Amino acid sequence: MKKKALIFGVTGQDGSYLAELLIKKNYIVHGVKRRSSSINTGRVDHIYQDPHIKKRKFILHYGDITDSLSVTRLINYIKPNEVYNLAAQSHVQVSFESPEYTANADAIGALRILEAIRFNKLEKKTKFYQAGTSELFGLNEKIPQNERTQFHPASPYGVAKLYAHWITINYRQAYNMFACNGILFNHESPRRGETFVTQKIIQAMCRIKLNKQKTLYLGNLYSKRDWGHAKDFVNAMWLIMQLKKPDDFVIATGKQTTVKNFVNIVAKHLGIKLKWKGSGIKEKALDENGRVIVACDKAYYRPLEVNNLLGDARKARKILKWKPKTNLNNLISEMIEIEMSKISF
Ligand code: NAP
Ligand code: G4F
Repeated sequence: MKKKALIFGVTGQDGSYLAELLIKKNYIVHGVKRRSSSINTGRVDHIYQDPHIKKRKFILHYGDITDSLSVTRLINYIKPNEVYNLAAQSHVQVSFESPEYTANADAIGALRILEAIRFNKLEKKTKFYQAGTSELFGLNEKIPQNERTQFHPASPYGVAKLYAHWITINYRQAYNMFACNGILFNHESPRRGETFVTQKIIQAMCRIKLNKQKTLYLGNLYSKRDWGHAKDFVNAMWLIMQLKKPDDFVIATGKQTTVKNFVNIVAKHLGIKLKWKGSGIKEKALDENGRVIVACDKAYYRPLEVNNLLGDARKARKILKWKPKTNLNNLISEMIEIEMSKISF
């Protein structure tokens, strides 16, 4: 019998890569999409359109993790072997503006799925993966951060994900469920949402290169992130779910870069020479002709910033035998190549 997986958040960056991975591994993949006024399946349409993938291997359902009835109904109908909860309001800055919705989706959403598994008496059959985040470490700047590092979330998003992290452990301990947390550091790809900083930088710099945009406006240039490739990270999710015993894992590359350095690497790839001057909100980067290519805008600063994230994934390397395949340079060049091909069209 083929294994059945259910992915909440299948239309997102990670959901789309995970669906591809599981189909390759011969799973029947059920994905949950939410109703929206415009089409939101752009990241998974190619799976449907692939003539080698039979329609019955990839099935989309409407549902929403803020809607207990839809969650419970889907779990009862599909009776999946593995549930991946990737659905979330995943933007940290947006969480300051929609904190209640973020808590409902990102914290209680996880509870709804866990409770639906229990309510349908599937504790023995259905494994659960929760998409945790390095944002849990937040203001704890002791690096590198691993599974034993103290959490100190610094946004409504981080706090909501803290609840999801602990309720996953609680259901594991109280009901003996196979429920795991991946504590994933930032991961990007050509499918990354356009308002996250890596994709925003790449899209803008490509457009600047082609004279379609003048300036890129950013917030904090000095926050440090541990950026990997989403494809590598969804592989870690699957490995976590194949263990004999449920457990929690930090997934990270172990290499750190500032936002400013990310801009510099992208500029170098595109052959744009940048000269930085000024400081604070007045800091900017000019090109050889003295044009302002990068400037700061206070709209992109957060009420509270997470400055320093660097992961220590030794546990995953040892137990899961996981390690990232793509380095930052190759990630950036892949993102630029795809972006350039879209603009040229
Ligand atoms: P993403 O691209 O923003 O995707 C989020 C997915 O959740 C989308 O499919 C979205 O649907 C769906 N969603 C949002 N609200 C929902 C709701 N109420 N009901 C059902 N679905 C809903 O995020 P991602 O980068 O793939 O990340 C996947 C998960 O990992 C998220 O939980 C995120 O918080 C977490 N995470 C991400 C990173 C990272 O660096 N990427 C790191 C650590 C943890 P629409 O397409 O309709 O918007
Ligand atoms: O790309 P970001 O918005 O990602 P952030 O806040 O690190 O969150 C992402 O990674 C988390 C894992 O650590 C996930 F849980 C979460 O779901 C999401 O995927 O911002 C990265 C950094 C921040 O320090 C931000 O302040 O870039 C800084 N930044 C500077 N200028 C900017 C901008 N971020 C955005 N989005 N837009 C800017 O203009």
